[in-house]
Amino acid sequence: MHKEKIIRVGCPSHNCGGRCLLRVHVNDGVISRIETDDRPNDSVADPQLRACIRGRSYRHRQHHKDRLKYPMRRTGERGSGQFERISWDEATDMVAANINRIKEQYGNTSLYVPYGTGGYNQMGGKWSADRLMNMIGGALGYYNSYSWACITRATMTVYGTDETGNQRQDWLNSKYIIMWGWNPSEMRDGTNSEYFLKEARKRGARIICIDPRMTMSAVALADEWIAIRPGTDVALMSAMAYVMITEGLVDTNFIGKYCMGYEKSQMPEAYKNEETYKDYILGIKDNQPKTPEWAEQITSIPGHDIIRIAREYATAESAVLYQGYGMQRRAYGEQVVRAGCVLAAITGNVGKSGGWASGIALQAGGGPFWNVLPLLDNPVKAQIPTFLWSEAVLRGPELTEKDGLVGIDKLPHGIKMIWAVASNAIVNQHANINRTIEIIKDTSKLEFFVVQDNFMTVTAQFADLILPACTQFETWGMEDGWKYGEELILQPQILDTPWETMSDYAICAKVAEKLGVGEEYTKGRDEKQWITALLDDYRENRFPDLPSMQEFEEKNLGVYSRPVEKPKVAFQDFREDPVANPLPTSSGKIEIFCEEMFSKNLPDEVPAIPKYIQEWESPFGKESEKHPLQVIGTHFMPRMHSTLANVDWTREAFPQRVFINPLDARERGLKDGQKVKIYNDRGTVILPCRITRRILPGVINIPQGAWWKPDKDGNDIGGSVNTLTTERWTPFAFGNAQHTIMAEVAPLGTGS
Ligand SMILES: Nc1nc2c(c(=O)[nH]1)N[C@H]1C(S)=C(S)[C@@H](COP(=O)(O)OP(=O)(O)OC[C@H]3O[C@@H](n4cnc5c(=O)[nH]c(N)nc54)[C@H](O)[C@@H]3O)O[C@H]1N2
Ligand SMILES: Nc1nc2c(c(=O)[nH]1)N[C@H]1C(S)=C(S)[C@@H](COP(=O)(O)OP(=O)(O)OC[C@H]3O[C@@H](n4cnc5c(=O)[nH]c(N)nc54)[C@H](O)[C@@H]3O)O[C@H]1N2
Ligand SMILES: [Mo]
Repeated sequence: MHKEKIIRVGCPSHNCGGRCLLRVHVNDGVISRIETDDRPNDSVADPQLRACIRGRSYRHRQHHKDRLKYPMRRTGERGSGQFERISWDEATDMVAANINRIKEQYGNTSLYVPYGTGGYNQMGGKWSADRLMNMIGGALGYYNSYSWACITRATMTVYGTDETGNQRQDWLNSKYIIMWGWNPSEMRDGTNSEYFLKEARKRGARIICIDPRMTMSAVALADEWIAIRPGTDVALMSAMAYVMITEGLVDTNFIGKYCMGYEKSQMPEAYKNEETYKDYILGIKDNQPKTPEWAEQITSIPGHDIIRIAREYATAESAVLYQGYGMQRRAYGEQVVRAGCVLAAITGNVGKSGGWASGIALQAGGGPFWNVLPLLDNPVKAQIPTFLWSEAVLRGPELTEKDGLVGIDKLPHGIKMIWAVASNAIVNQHANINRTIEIIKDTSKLEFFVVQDNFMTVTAQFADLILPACTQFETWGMEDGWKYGEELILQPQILDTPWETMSDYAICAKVAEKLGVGEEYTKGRDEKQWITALLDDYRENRFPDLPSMQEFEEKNLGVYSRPVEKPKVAFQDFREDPVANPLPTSSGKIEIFCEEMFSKNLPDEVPAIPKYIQEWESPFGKESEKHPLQVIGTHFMPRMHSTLANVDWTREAFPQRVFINPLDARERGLKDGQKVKIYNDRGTVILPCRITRRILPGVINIPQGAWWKPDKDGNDIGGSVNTLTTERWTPFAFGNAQHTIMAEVAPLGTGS
């Protein structure tokens, strides 16, 4: 007779915007059912961590028939899909031998463990490979991310820190909340962000949502949807500033005391004659006042609405302008972030309860925990921007500081070995898939390519060697919140490790052994012993009341959380006394004018004050004659990027489609559900269309993360938006601009 076990375990969230608690029913080594947090508390201070459809459908990923089972070596050409089964001994020999050879021949800067967010459980994922690399002389590093390249960098230019957010409970003190390109109903942005918004609204906050799409958040959380043309937010922000300035609604006291660069009297001596923010808004130098009429033409938002929301935001007793990340994953993504921060500053919403400084807004006071297996220092100091790895393969030695290379003047060689752990960002999630494939297929450039995953992903199909990792239910881990939250969630192993799969940690430990650093790598610990040690460390150094491993296990706790009774407010001390508590910027103030940007001497692309700049692919440019539709690729509710894209339940409920407005559909003679081609000069995607008024005319959405699948003509019938995206990066942060592209749609069988 078997006995069902019900275990509380952290959702294997794969860098989802949430971190939730599951109650998993296990019967004879099989998950029969997944429920969620059942703790009897739902206070605002310490709410439950309730899982969404992704977590609840997880058993269909866990017990999927296509799981990788054995190590495999490529037998045909790279990308041919031909592999043979080999032993772990052969596989780890291959990795170790190639690391040694490449180190010897090209140096450690030719080894690379790329961005990859599949494993976020403190033990697994890419960090387990980073730890190993750092023990054997290091590997080429990277900085920033696919997620937040522009928002982090740009926020730092304004505030000198990325901790610009209050704890979220403080939203309940707000009177007006702008969800700017922000969709927490689908992407969460910290479990419970939606919950706090609902509570704020119950207490009378007015919530508006500015997005090209009428998102689930707009429907479920907001009082009003403002449809904006993608890539034009700075025009709207500038016109809002125009209204505030001309109607006397800016907080002049706050600006005078805390800001630099707003007007002439506040400019640093060396830049006295440069354009100030106010000059730009009023059109003093460029003869174009940034009026609502001007912005209406650009954004497609009626001028009277612009005036109204400017007044509402500026006159609210306290207001939140929360920025999502889609609008900074665009051409000139730096500008929109800075412009949002400036609005928060000139309305005096910084450093006060119910307000919000905008920008990346990591929570005040630090946390979540963000600790992982000790990574050690990377002896290699050279780093590239995350998004430019394909350039480092293609033409590494040509890269300079102009391409964002830091820590070295010049790379001796390009990247020669990639070890992609928990990453589909080599093909599916990177931009311009057809180009990327040409780059990675060239074995004279990329000499050795290992992929470590749970499935034969699009990236894995191009590997020389595939290493089968077990899932997070099959090993030990620990999670904290995503950006926000006060929780530490345990991920006990609840299932046996099947076939020949191993945890990321165990795989790296095996390679470490072959490289002669086995003992140093593991310190004699297995996964559970590391997690136990991490718990002990947290308890000793930070949270004295954190339960021990034994207590977690005996009581099936699953989670430890700290109630937030008095939410912290970012910059409160700065607001109280800016002289005693200056910001970590060079002026000690909020920098509306950015000296670093000024010094780049690229005023059209990197202006020193935030400006609207027409995007490089835009409905206003010549490119729109051939490809008139703006394409965005949003983060989709049923999956995490490409992870979970193979789950049958959610695929059925949320099929991959291209979303298009009825006006655009009619012009092209499309019927709902019909297959269409979406194409530009980089590639063609074929998908059924979904005709909906919930997207602005002129804009289409192909949710990112579907698996690229070429037909015999090379058209992508899987529907990865990255078939259409560009490898061009943003000028200051070197970020990915994957939301900025143009394409055309035609019924299948027509078009070019
Ligand atoms: N379900 C789910 N949740 C996720 C993820 C996932 O893949 N699936 N991924 C997680 C990760 S790693 C990240 S980084 C975050 C990403 O979170 P975000 O980057 O915020 O998500 P996106 O869907 O790219 O963009 C958010 C919204 O911006 C809108 N948008 C696009 N362009 C513009 C614009 O120019 N202006 C304005 N105003 N709005 C625009 C889109 O329509 C979308 O509704 O989500 C996390 N959460
Ligand atoms: N066009 C467009 N492209 C985008 C974006 C966009 O907005 N638009 N967003 C970008 C963003 S914000 C991000 S964060 C990236 C995400 O890109 P990636 O970090 O590549 O994320 P995934 O596509 O989810 O791939 C993660 C892989 O890890 C595997 N995996 C899951 N768990 C484990 C594990 O425990 N061990 C191992 N070894 N493997 C595991 C999964 O099967 C999956 O193949 O995509 C970026 N790409
Ligand atoms: Mo991300």
